[in-house]
Amino acid sequence: MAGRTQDPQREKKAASSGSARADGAKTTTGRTKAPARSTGTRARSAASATPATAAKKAPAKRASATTRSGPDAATRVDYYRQMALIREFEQRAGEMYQRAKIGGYCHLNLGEEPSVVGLMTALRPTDYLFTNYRDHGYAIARGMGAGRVMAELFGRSDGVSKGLGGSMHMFDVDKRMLGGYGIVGGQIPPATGAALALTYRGKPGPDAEAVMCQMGDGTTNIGAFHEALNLAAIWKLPIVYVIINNGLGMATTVENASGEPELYKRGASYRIEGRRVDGSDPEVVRQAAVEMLTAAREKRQPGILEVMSYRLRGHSVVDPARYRSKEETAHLKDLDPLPAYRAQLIADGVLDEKAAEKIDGDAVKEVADAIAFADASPEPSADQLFQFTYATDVPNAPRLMPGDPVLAPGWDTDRAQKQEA
Ligand SMILES: Cc1ncc(C[n+]2csc(CCOP(=O)(O)OP(=O)(O)O)c2C)c(N)n1
Ligand SMILES: [Mg+2]
Repeated sequence: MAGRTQDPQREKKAASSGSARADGAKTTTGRTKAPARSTGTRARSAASATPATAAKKAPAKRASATTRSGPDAATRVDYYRQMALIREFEQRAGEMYQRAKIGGYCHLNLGEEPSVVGLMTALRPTDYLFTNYRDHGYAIARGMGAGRVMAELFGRSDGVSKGLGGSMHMFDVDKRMLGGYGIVGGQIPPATGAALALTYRGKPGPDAEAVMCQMGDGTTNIGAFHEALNLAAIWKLPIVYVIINNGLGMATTVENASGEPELYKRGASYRIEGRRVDGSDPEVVRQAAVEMLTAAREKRQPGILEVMSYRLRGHSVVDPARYRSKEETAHLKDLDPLPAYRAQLIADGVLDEKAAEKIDGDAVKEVADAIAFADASPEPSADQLFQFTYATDVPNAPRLMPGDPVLAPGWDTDRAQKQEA
């Protein structure tokens, strides 16, 4: 695993937006002006801007709530509310892990809240979602309930997967969240298959269903990603592959691991359109996701959306991220998108300090309630262990406990006796 060095180029790249045309030709290499979050100057969206127009378009400061186009004040406040809830949930989940309330693996969305909220608010209830293991925020934003998500982390029977899945396996058929996958890239083949199923189920159009398949940057180097892209292209599948580019696959940088580190271009060989957006702004992410989902549902045009994000902590809760330099860690704190969005809403006059504090306080309370709910939920009983392995009953499916002999003792002598008889 390669160690991480500070890469100022990455900062520029991370902030840039671009698009790759469906025929693979490069149309945009990015903005000429990177959104400088530390000063509150942030990009609305430059996903389809050309370098020549981007400079003109780059806003010095967001327009005020009354003059700007885009979501209304209440919607923006709700984006902040959701981000604050996910932030509080993840911080407390990390704490609960330290207190051994949570076992196994646990990967947090800290720093990726705007990406999560932007994506989830673009998705309709009728769309399908597949994610990797960094899935708590998605489950919450999809409406699965902080209490049920926390109960899943605690391994309790009121959890979204009845406590049998844990952190990496959020699942809810009604909310059309079909996992939560712990195997890197494991979500890509079933998501692509779900998109294929949709083409049998209905016609393209404004009301058609679509699939969103979320993954990390490191995942784009596995074979299944490329096989899926090819199938999505030739079968014209209604799917958007979302790459959360947080710069790292565990400790390995994108630059060290990818021949083409601008991951939105990965679809060029399959004539799949790719776009890169700034993941620090939920509004930018949502806008791009809506456009790509619209193309997927109306034109059966698959797409790749690369969302440039920051992972503020280690890969998982047990990773102290020592591969980061002190300078980089301090810099990441400066780039924390949550206080930046909060400050932006206050500057735009859609939120005041008191209202923001109330939202933060409500998040604290909601997560405290979620922890209490999880704590009170019973442990799943051992007889449930094999009950939910398959969606429908499978005759002769093995129901052995770990350590049980695969064949009952005496099976060989029984057989010998039968043969003799
Ligand atoms: C097939 C497979 N190989 C390796 C692993 C171990 N592993 C877990 S996460 C990870 C890195 C993935 O990075 P990325 O896709 O960028 O997602 P992120 O963790 O940054 O969200 C690896 C190698 C795994 N779970 N599955
Ligand atoms: Mg990553």
